[in-house]
Amino acid sequence: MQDAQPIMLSVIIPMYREAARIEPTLRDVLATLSPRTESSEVVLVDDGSPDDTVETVRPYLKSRADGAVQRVTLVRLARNRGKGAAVRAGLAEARGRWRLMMDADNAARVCEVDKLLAQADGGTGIVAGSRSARGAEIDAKGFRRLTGLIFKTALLTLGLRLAKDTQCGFKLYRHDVAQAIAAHGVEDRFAFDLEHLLLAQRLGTRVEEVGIRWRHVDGGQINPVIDGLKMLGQAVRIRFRDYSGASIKPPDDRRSDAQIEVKPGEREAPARAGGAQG
Ligand SMILES: Nc1nc2c(ncn2[C@@H]2O[C@H](COP(=O)(O)OP(=O)(O)OP(=O)(O)O)[C@@H](O)[C@H]2O)c(=O)[nH]1
Ligand SMILES: [Mg+2]
Repeated sequence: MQDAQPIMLSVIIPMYREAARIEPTLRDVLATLSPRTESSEVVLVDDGSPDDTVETVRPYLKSRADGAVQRVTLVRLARNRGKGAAVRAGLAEARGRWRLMMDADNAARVCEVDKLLAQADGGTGIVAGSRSARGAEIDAKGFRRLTGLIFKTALLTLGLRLAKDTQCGFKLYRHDVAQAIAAHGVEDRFAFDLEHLLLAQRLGTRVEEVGIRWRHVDGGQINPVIDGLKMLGQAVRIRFRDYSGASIKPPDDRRSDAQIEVKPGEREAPARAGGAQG
């Protein structure tokens, strides 16, 4: 056991119906982070899962330090709102200087974060893990590559030049950019990555992209055709939305409506009215 320290790295994992996939991922994250020298935390966000996701992760929740991991917290959304809403809730709850969002299926392992941290300097707002940038090692299905290519082309047509791989579920946020995105982001469904990259640019910070090791994991819930079409509509909405009011606020100026503590190590977030459906 160690005394609580300032947290250097937060790892945020959005979960929707992940009872079957989250446990090995969580074990890998904890085994990787515990022996490290810098302090960390894990923030799990359950997006109103109807299955046993919450029961599966409950034994891992901790409000005291275990190795370098200072705490493992669960944020629960009262109803399913979408990955974007879940990531925002996690970014708001996290306390780390750098905040990593990663997928529950462990498609990119948490150890890849070192490649992102190596690019994280003072002017960087988001370091985006990438399946297209130099150094990427990917094991993906051909059809997913094709739908990804179509989506990329559509973004370029819209004038959204944000990153080579906007949709990779492995991104590192600087703390103040994370807080600004939690406060100003509104995109609840799968196109939220575009909004976050756009907001980081509008906030005057740089977006860096770093190739990572990524492998396709079966059992995913995203339908590349149906969700891809929905995401195109969301991308158009993001392109024309006015984000000019977004600003980075001093670290203590956090939103007060965010979470209600239900018991140590577990918090519950109320649903925010008016969220977009995917
Ligand atoms: N909050 C929330 N998270 C979701 C939802 N659907 C999927 N996720 C999470 O989003 C992450 C990625 O989802 P996956 O199901 O792995 O997506 P996939 O079909 O494998 O797609 P890729 O990973 O992009 O190849 C996981 O952490 C999921 O739990 C949802 O409706 N709400
Ligand atoms: Mg996946």
